[in-house]
Amino acid sequence: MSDDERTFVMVKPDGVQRGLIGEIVSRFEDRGLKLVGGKFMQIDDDLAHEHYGEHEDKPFFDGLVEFITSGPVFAMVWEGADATRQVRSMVGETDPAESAPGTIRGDFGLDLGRNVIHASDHEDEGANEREIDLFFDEDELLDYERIDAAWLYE
Ligand code: D4T
Repeated sequence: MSDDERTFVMVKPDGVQRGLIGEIVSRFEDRGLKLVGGKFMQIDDDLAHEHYGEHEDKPFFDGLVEFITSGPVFAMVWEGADATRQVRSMVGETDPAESAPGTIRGDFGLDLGRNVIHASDHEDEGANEREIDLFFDEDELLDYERIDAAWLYE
């Protein structure tokens, strides 16, 4: 078991405006994941097009770009065993209406176009590396041990 998988996560503009950064960070910390990168920033048009390039032909694309560039986001990299799958299960389904209570979107979202958080897709193999590279330089990702690491892993 590898405990050093890294996954890209971002609180979207709606989550920032609604004061949910702390709540969301707490959930990942409490789970035992380790924060190795964090950046409070505003996404520009170019970055939005790169990040959401796969949706370029979809009818919701223009609205998605407008929304994601509309205010600050909090981009993060979390590390831990099976981190991508663990985080996706905590985030819920793309549509908050289909997300179970207890998940972030199931607890804080109502609408598909305002789903609070982004997390890399665990079914898209290159997604993590691509998104981490897009948002962070290598020297912005920090290497350290959580003091409770020995109690988090067998
Ligand atoms: P993100 O990428 O934001 O974490 O969401 P998901 O990985 O869960 O879902 P996605 O890539 O399929 O969708 C990206 C983004 O587009 C919005 N969206 C999606 C929308 O506004 N209308 C739609 O019909 C769909 C499918 C929500 C998430």
